[in-house]
Amino acid sequence: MSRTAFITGATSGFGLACARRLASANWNLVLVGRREERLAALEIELLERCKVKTLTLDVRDSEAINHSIETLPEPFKNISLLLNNAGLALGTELAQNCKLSRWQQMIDTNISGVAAVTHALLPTIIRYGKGACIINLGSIAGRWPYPGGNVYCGTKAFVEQFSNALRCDLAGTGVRVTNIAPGLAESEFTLVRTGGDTGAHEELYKGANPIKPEDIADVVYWIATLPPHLNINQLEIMPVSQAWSPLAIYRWYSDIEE
Ligand code: NDP
Ligand code: 8X3
Repeated sequence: MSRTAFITGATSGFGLACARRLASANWNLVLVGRREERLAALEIELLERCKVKTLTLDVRDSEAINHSIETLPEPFKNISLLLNNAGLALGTELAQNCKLSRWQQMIDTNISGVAAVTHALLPTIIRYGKGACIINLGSIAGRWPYPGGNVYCGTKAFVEQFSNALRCDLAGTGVRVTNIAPGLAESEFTLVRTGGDTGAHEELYKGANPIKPEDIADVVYWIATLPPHLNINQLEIMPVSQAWSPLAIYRWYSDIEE
């Protein structure tokens, strides 16, 4: 019998690649995003391979999420994979120069959105039980801070620890929980972060051979189809071109008497 996945942020990047990957294995799909035209085009693209239900939704709208999930048509009620992928970073400014409204949007999307979708789908996922998965898209930004990361880093630290804590609560239900923490990956992420700066996008990925959305899709598919007694708790993935730098030490005060 075909399995069913619920994917947030299916209109672009990782979510889109995951939808295609799962459709190629004949999974049925519930696909969420705000851009209706993209969802409609994706539905037409995938329909030959699987059943598709699109939900034009903003994950910040918990009432709409609850209503859409409660009223899912029969073929899509038996969800065994929740992929909490929708998310964004806005800006690279230092904290002291950031707009509060952008921080709020990241918190509402990356934290409250993940919490709301998870809360709405937990009864369904628990009913499926053994073999079901919740896979959350964290980031290396949740583990390794960098200048300009501020609230984005904080939201992804939430995703990691929320995933760990869910594991504790879901022990005994058969439901698995994974936090995937990717590093540099080429998608629309940087265009969104920079407000559409194609130059910044090209500069960041140029010559770096970054992670591709299809790489993440293969990883998601692998996790979701592992034997049901196995749980990948955390998976941190970087392109080989990316590595840590030494910690910064600013010595501006070194000539000042203590
Ligand atoms: P993209 O910008 O390509 O895709 C983001 C997706 O999230 C889009 O489908 C977008 O759909 C959706 N989305 C954003 N806000 C909302 C919202 N309020 N409601 C519903 N959907 C929303 O980025 P990626 O694919 O790269 O990012 C996917 C996830 O992976 C994010 O959580 C990101 O933080 C994380 N990540 C990305 C990395 C990278 O370097 N690219 C590395 C590590 C983690 P729409 O606009 O149609 O609503
Ligand atoms: C995206 C990766 O390093 O740009 O989550 O924050 S990073």
